[in-house]
Amino acid sequence: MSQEVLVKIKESLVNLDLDRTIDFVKKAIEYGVKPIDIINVLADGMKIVGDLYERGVYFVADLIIASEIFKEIMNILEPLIMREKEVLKPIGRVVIGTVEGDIHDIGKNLVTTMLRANGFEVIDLGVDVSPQKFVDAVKQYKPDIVGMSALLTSTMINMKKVIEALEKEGLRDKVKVIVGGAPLTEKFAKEIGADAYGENAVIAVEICRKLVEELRRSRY
Ligand code: B1M
Repeated sequence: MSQEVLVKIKESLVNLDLDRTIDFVKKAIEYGVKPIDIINVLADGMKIVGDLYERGVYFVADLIIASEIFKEIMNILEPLIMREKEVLKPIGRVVIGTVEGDIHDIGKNLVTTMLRANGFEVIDLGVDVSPQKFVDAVKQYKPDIVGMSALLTSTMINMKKVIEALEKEGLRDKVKVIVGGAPLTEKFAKEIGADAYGENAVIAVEICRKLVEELRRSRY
């Protein structure tokens, strides 16, 4: 039953049907499906929407509708995710943003939610964030981790510019850097000098935990 409802959620999102997606998400919650499993099928659905766009079946307006549906569902799931976790003293502080030239924020928001739900303090700089803005935020908030997201092959290289800007300001050694987003790879992350690549939001949380531990060990 749960598997069936998850398929329906994905289909309704791909068909850009807000009401049906909400109905099936509510059913899934009733059946006891975990929020993260719902998020995973929604993310799969977004990939299909992207493929339909690439094939000329869907247009940018359809991508916008799909992202609005995703955000509506996140409004339902977020309180459940936050309730699942007991947030005590912050584990660490993360400054996060989507890099310059890029306005995709669903993945970044998801990472932010999962980090917050797992006890991190997150300062979200939003989208289209310039290297200077990242640098200023590091100076202001003194985070343990800088997180960057990019969804376009044309903007992922801007992550390197942020790392270079941090180096130039003498801040690179003070923070760990994690990058993520659909077009990225582990290899790319290494090449640009990031400390880690997060394939998805759940993995990103685990990596951030390890990065904070590493940072604390190197400080003492
Ligand atoms: Co755009 N778009 N889009 N889009 N869009 C893609 C990325 C694309 C692959 C679609 C396609 O052609 N198949 C394509 C990029 C092609 C390329 O670069 N080679 C594309 C394009 C071309 C464009 C425009 C140029 C279209 C146009 O205007 N002609 C334009 C660019 C605008 C800009 O940024 N300057 C554009 C615009 C948009 C909308 C605004 C309409 C909308 C975004 C709305 C929003 O975000 N508020 C949109 C959407 C929705 C998509 C697709 C369909 C879905 C993206 C998404 O939200 N996925 C996307 C197709 C695709 O990705 N296959 C596409 C769901 C989300 C949960 O996944 O973001 O990958 P994702 O996040 C994952 C992981 O990557 C990871 O965790 C998340 C899940 O657990 N992760 C991190 C992400 N960030 C992380 C950071 C971390 C760690 C992990 O650490 C810090």
